[in-house]
Amino acid sequence: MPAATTAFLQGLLLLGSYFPKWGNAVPLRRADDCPGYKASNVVRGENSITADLTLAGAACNLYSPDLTDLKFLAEWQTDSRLHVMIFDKDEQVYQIPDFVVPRPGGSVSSDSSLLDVSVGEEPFWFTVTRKSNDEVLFSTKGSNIVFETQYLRLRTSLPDNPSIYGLGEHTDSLRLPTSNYVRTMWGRDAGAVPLKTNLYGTHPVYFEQRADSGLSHGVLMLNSNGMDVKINNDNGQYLEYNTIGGVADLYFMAGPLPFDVAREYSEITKKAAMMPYWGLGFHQCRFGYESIGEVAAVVANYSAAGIPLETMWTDIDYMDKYKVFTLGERFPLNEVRNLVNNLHSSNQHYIVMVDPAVAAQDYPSYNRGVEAGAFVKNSAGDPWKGQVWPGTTAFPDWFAPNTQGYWDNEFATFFDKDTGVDIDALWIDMNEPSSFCDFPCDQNKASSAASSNIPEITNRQSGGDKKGIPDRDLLFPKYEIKNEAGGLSNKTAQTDLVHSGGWTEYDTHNLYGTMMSEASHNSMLKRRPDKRPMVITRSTFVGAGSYVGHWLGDNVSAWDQYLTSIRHLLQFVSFFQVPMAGADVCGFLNDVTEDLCARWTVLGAFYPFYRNHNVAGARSQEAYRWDSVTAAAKKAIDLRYRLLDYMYTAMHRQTVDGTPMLAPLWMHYPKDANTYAIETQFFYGPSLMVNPVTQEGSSSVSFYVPGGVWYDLFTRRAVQGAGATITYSNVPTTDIPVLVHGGSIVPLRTESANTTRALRDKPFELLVAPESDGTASGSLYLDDGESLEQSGTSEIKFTLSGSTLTAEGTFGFPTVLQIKSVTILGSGDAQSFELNKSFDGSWSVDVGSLKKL
Ligand SMILES: *[C@@H]1O[C@H](CO)[C@@H](O)[C@H](O)[C@H]1NC(C)=O
Ligand SMILES: *[C@@H]1O[C@H](CO)[C@@H](O)[C@H](O)[C@H]1NC(C)=O
Ligand SMILES: *[C@@H]1O[C@H](CO)[C@@H](O)[C@H](O)[C@H]1NC(C)=O
Ligand SMILES: *[C@@H]1O[C@H](CO)[C@@H](O)[C@H](O)[C@H]1NC(C)=O
Ligand SMILES: CC(=O)N[C@H]1CO[C@H](CO)[C@@H](O)[C@@H]1O
Repeated sequence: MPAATTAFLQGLLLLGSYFPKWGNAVPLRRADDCPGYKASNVVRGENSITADLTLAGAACNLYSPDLTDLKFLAEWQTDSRLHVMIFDKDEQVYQIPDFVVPRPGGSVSSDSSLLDVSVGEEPFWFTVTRKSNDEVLFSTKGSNIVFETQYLRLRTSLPDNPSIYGLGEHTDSLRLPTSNYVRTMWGRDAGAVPLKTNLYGTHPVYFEQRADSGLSHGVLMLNSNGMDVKINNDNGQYLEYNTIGGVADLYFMAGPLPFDVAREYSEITKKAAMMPYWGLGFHQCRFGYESIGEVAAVVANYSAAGIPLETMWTDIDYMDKYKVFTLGERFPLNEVRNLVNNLHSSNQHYIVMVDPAVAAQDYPSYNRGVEAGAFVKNSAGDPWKGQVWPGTTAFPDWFAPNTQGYWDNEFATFFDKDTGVDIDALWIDMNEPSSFCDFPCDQNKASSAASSNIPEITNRQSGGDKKGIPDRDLLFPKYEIKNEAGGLSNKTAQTDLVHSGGWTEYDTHNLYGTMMSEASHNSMLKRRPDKRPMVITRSTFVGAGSYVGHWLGDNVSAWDQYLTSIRHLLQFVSFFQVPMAGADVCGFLNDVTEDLCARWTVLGAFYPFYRNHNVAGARSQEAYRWDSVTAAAKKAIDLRYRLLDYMYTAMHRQTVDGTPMLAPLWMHYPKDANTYAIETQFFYGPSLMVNPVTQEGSSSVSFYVPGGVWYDLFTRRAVQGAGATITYSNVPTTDIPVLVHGGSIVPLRTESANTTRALRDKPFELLVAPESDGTASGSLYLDDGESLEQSGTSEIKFTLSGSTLTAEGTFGFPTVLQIKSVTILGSGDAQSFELNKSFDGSWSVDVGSLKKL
């Protein structure tokens, strides 16, 4: 929600005079002149290579003292995953705790692996190659590794003009720039999601597509420290990690196809959390609904307009002066409970926001947090204070042993089903963590006066525990990452804070949102142990998708952001394993225009997470506010709901094996270099290609159609793909061109409904879009839509071969529904046939014998 809206507005006012003061401190020497390391005791075993590394010359001390003794480890973990680590011999340097990001492990013989590693001894380097074609995927040869207490540089050379994706969270081009590009990783409350800056989340993983071989691989640098990843070609093409701490903890995923890389990455992140069926419905939210009456009026107005509203949301407005776990006077408990009961009785849902920051005032939730020792403490042992919506606040310390219990209790009490606000799902925000203060935050005058002059030194750690080397400058490291907020501690928790257990904020800042996500997911689960929790967060790290979904932050009601939302979305769904993602439909900041809101409402129907959300003070933008947007919403939701089980199936698949439910074109066409930079079209599920209008004020769109047979989803006519651009004209604001890929079978509900509950009673039909050889296949997953443990599920595969249509699989989900009909697309008119098949077992029919409809 409301990111620093105020900061955004101030930003606009100050635009002329504001230049963030960042830039790398100029060191006395260049990293290229550093001595690097010399390898010794290189042992190549069946499953691993180990070596000792010692500094190969006089210390460089570029930004901090060089470490003299390191270790190298390469281990083949699976046939397609190689783990490479360079770490300090004493294992004092911070490593991400395993309880935050559990490591996948595994060990196989190098013989069975798709990848090989070679090591040079003096100077030390390593190279990862693909065995099948000797392609070099990653090589540090030619650039010495620099490993200091507060600076780590590791560079790989790359082929010219590489196709690299990921390294988020950002709003830059989907295929990343290859020169003069810096991607900074430092979670930040980034109102208006500007280009070329660090945003809320941190995902240091990239996918690389090689044009020559058509093969793909992925590389994760599992490091949570502040970092700049530089991609440049000033002296040959390279990608370079510059971190201000941590170790080089690299995972190489061999692919060889893009979807393989995604699935392999999901073995590291853990599989994404499955969302409830209703979570895929249409959501409405806004910052600035001033009373529960206004919220209820929105619900009523949606109903009156005949636009299916699945879930109503409330932003921080419901709180008493923005204090979490309180209700303000315009949101009295009985009226809130009435609204929620009414929503529930019409099979609709309710969600509110919770921020991590707890007002540092004498009120029960704060007092209980202090008592539990649940807040991040300053060096004097008192809760450290920042500035968030309610004013002075404390921040939960997710490392502290009692914080989960504290959070569980606040949730159990405030969100009690019978006496509290009975929410169905949860929204968490401001968890970078965001604070409105620049360093030093004057809420902490007393305690930070000293530390702003003398760097605070952390000595509470012992050696060998991977909690961080002592005696570092945790506030002003000499290597300055390009944090858009300026210094590391600006607009967030001070980086010299030490969490319970001894981990520093300096090392773990980027984990805060994900640790809150896990804790909040757990608290929701405790309230309702048998149902899938749905939690939508702002800040994320590697693995967050196994707990939460992500809305794409505080965007702007602007045409460019409608387009940006596609590539921003694909990062999360296709690369980072956070499938439940979507941008604020119609845009958050500023006033939206009617046309943009209509187009965005239609595009948003193809986001996994589909929510209209608006800032306080901007023009109202609920879908019913304009006739054209009402029409667009009705038509788009109708289509989305008819396709809901197709998407639910795709989401389920992603949660089982990591296959992304949305994908950029290149992932489907890795051998077609024309697709590498396409970022305004995407695959929705395995079979549908969505191609929105991209120009403001235009009703036509030209888009790329890869070679092969396609069909228009609406006209049901064949479209021959020629690896060229085609143009659709006269696309009204209620419409969006969608092509069905030849070779697909898409299950649909025969009609939509005004809630997903009612939708679940509608029968199915099949849309068959044959390949040129006449074959097609598709799948359908059915379950009860919300139980954590399902008592019976169905996973059905449909195939068409010749004139035989078959359904096979498992049929464990009990239902009286039928598949009423099948429609077969072809070069002429589509033909529909009566089917009337139940979901109680396999079947096979000769389409020629079916009754035509
Ligand atoms: C709901 O609709 C009524 C009637 O059109 C209108 O007066 C009112 O402002 C609307 N309220 C909201 C919150 O949309
Ligand atoms: C959905 O439609 C049914 C039947 O027309 C109606 O009773 C119900 O109130 C509607 N629900 C919503 C949420 O609009
Ligand atoms: C914090 O950011 C402001 C700009 O927003 C900058 O002027 C200031 O120098 C920064 N402070 C630190 C400690 O970097
Ligand atoms: C199939 O279902 C339709 C509608 O429910 C019904 O009219 C028709 O008789 C059924 N056909 C067969 C062969 O059962
Ligand atoms: C990614 C993107 O479109 N960012 C834009 C966000 O909004 C601001 C203000 O309108 C623009 O300056 C950014 O370019």
